[in-house]
Amino acid sequence: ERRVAAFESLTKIPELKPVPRHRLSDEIEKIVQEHLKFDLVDDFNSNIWELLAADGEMKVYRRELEENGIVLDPLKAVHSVKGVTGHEVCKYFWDPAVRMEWEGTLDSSRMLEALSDDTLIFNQVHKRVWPAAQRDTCFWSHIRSVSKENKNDLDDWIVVNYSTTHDSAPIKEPMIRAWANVALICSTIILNRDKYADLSSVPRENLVCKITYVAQVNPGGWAPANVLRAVYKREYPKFLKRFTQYVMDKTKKLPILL
Ligand code: 16C
Repeated sequence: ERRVAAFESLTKIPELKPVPRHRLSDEIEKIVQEHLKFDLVDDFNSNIWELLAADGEMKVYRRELEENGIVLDPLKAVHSVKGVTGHEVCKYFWDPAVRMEWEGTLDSSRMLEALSDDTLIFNQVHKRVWPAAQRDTCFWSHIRSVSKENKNDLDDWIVVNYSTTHDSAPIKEPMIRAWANVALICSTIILNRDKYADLSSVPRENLVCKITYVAQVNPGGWAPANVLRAVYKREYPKFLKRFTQYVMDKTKKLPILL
């Protein structure tokens, strides 16, 4: 049963503790620190970002950027979701067992290697968008908690998906390899925090998860700019709505993952 399998897999993900070093440790550290430093800067009033879509608390922004005729538009979105923690949102984003339940842009997702308890490598094939060639991606996916200065606050959580190469994922023409640098950063606010001595007794209605999602994608080869921008405009808001709703539905009856 898929539902049961998904939940069990989440309970099996070990809680974050220092993991042994591996061949990508240094790169991961650098990329994660860059995301933590730049993504949370509130620069929406600076004329850098253009609002692409808005729906309730969700706002999706992009910056038009082209290099040699290839669309590289950086994307940044913020959302605020009630009833879930950042830990929960990040775990469901990271967990391969549930990916196909919320990801609507994939034909397939294959885990190639577990580098450590917090880092996996994937090869994913995206749905083909006419008239462009089909794209795949190969990326490491890393999850971690980031402790706050104030010990009464819940940790922030981050997942980074960053393109890499892997011997088990050679590029197979006519497939084109797209390049991605994606981060999901979550911060949890607890309303009426002082009413609850024990954090695990906080009701879900008192939780607010602030989400920042950034994506830099290079389609890896020619794709018509107007089609690409139309796909992004449709797919990123759809993903954010669908994925956050998925996490709310999945966690509703479960104990809070702090
Ligand atoms: O972050 C998301 N998902 C993560 C887990 O899967 C992971 C995914 C990274 C996405 C990398 C995008 C690679 C796109 C390839 C370029 C497409 C060229 C198409 C040519 C068009 C003329 O971090 C959620 C990502 C959700 C939004 C992705 C938007 C990209 C659309 C991909 C094309 C599929 C369209 C499907 C139409 C139904």
